[in-house]
Amino acid sequence: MATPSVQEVLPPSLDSTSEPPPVFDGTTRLYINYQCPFAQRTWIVRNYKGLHDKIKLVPIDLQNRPAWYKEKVYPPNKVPSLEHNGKVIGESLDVIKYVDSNFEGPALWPDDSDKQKFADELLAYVDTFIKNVFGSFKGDTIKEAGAEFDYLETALQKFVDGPFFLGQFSLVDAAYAPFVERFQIFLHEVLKYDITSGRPKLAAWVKELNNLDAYKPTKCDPKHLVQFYKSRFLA
Ligand SMILES: N[C@@H](CCC(=O)N[C@@H](CS)C(=O)NCC(=O)O)C(=O)O
Repeated sequence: MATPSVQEVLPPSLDSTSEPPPVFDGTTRLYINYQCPFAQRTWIVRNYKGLHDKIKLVPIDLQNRPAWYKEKVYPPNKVPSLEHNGKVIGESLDVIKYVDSNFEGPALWPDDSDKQKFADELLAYVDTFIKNVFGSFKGDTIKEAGAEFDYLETALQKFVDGPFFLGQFSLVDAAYAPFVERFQIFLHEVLKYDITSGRPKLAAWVKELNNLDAYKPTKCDPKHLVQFYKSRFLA
């Protein structure tokens, strides 16, 4: 079970005019951006595990990025990154695994070996899923993106002890959710295509996700998203 909900006041984004935080002072910091789906994965996991007080959110304005972020925190200059115990780790899938293994709260990786195997398979596929859906925006979108949502529908049929990919909520859901969220918004807005229509498992997954207190505050701004995707993919 997720840790009970916490009403958190979200901090403002830091930009090129902002002073750096006192990096490596022992505070654990999760550097994110409020619109970034990769960062959102880590934010969901931090919330689900109830780590609001243990892991401080540090949102970064990527359009007007503070120079100290690259210089002092994370040389690849991307979000997310996690500052913990004198080091900084990046790559969202690595960060969510790290947070799950190194912090308290509900375990988001299964004990069951069949579930572990399937979790590895789904995490290995997530980049392909994302690439294929983005690729479909330039082609026969409904057919090509539809095949990817069919993949999710089939995957969701495998374990029926709950609505999530492995039954109970896990790192796999956190890895897919930010992207499915964005694709659902964009495809509905641009093509009036409902990704959940005819896909009851996917519909139930989206519904359950939307009920999670850990997920709700992490959702992207749909207006910003549609504008950004239109300029990027349809211009
Ligand atoms: N593979 C990385 C991707 C992270 C990523 O591309 N983040 C974007 C924001 S959504 C970023 O920081 N972009 C800034 C840049 O590339 O300079 C991960 O999974 O963490």
